[in-house]
Amino acid sequence: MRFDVITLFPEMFAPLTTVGINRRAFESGALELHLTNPRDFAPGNYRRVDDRPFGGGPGMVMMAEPLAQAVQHIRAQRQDRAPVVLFSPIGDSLNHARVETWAQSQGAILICGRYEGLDQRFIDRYVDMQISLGDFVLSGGELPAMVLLDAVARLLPGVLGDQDSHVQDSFNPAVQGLLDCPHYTRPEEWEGQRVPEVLLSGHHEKIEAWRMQQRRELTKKLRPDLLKD
Ligand code: 9WO
Repeated sequence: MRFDVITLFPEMFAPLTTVGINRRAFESGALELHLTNPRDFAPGNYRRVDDRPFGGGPGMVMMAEPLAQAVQHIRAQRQDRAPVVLFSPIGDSLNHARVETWAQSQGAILICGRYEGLDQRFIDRYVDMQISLGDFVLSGGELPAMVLLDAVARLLPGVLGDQDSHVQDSFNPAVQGLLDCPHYTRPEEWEGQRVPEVLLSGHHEKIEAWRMQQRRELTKKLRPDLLKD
């Protein structure tokens, strides 16, 4: 699977591929990350990628042409018709089901906006879908792109140490769309709080029943919307 990212700040992506469990996805080749800087396709000595908005107003707008050339450069390298995705607060919200779909896909071309936004004509001509992480505004689309890549990377085979530890993730339908249960590790008592006794019992059926009950109670209390269907 190949993800291309179009960003003015490719250096922001280094930690994603060099630390933690995601690193395995990139080192194994299961996930290929290609970074393209639209500045490389900008004309003139100044390599300008932004300009003032028509109609006036604060800030700058990313020009369509360097972005379009970046997409065409990537399209020439990939044989597929990978979708072009823009991260913006007006997009479809990301959730676990959508991450799983991406994890089984050929990848995508991810556009990270900066400044006040992108020239709308580029969006109309090139962008296939917009993805939102929530109702807030950031300084750029890089962090949302990394969020998607992180969520996808950990689902790829061989990335998590324990082969199927993501089967128990919150929101995974394998646990009926319930929230994950609480976790405990040593010591058995910390600041006067003991680990629930059942977890020390070694009785696997009772432990599983307790965990399932915790998942149901937590979901009912914190996310009752997940139980309605
Ligand atoms: C920002 C914006 C705000 C209101 C309505 C539409 C909007 N589109 C954009 C946009 O495309 N902004 C670009 C990317 C340029 C400025 C920084 N960008 C950005 C993306 N800020 N916040 C996001 C984002 C992306 C996904 N989920 C939450 C926020």
